Amino acid sequence: MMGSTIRRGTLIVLEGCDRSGKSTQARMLVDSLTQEGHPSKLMRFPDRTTTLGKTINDYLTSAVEMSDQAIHLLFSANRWEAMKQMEADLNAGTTLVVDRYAFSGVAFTAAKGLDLQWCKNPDTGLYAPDVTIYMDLPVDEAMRRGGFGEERYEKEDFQNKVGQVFMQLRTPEWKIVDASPSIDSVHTTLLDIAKTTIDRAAKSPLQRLQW
Ligand code: ADP
Ligand code: 2DT
Ligand code: MG
Repeated sequence: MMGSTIRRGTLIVLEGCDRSGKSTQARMLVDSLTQEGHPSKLMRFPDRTTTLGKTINDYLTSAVEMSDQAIHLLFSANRWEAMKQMEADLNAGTTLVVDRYAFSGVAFTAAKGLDLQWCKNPDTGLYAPDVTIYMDLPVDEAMRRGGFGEERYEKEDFQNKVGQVFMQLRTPEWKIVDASPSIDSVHTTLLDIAKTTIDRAAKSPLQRLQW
């Protein structure tokens, strides 16, 4: 068809500390966007279904030990192995709603005391989000949401450190969303941000992460 071009999909990233509601909201966002006629797909990192992801899962469940550097690079590689499919989806007009991304990668490793720039380097060049939504919730409130599970990192002191690194990583473009209101109310806020971003993103090329 003459002159017809597919609007590219939009890359929407949800970040935040554990139990801030990322997974709940990511699922709801994909459902609502799809219902409103925006083809959308849910993604999450780590993607535990791949070969690398299975090793990451073994690390998170403490089945294996690994150096802080090695696991950091695996988390990053787990994003790089998804880039081809992400590019195909975005070019086909599918909006991707991503539950955690490179910011979690940096926040969790830097919270262990590793150099911030070293942590950023392996994720440089990944597709950059069109919007990063940060689900803001005090750690003590997050802990009251049913309590933490057994996984590595699910400890109050460490979560506080992670939150501090997230605040170092934030840019003026991030959307900081108060994650404490009801699930439906947070959803309304996120849907509004997502639709505004989809309108804007269609007019600009996809960027690469440079930091
Ligand atoms: P995350 O993916 O950020 O760790 P989840 O979406 O898994 O968070 O939510 C963690 C827990 O908190 C779940 O039991 C979920 O039902 C609950 N929850 C999510 N959002 C809210 C909210 N706005 N208010 C109260 N509880 C919530
Ligand atoms: P969930 O599957 O519940 O989101 O927990 N993590 C995640 C890292 O340390 N580095 C990363 O790059 C990513 C994406 C955060 C996954 C756990 O893995 C941590 C919590
Ligand atoms: Mg989750």
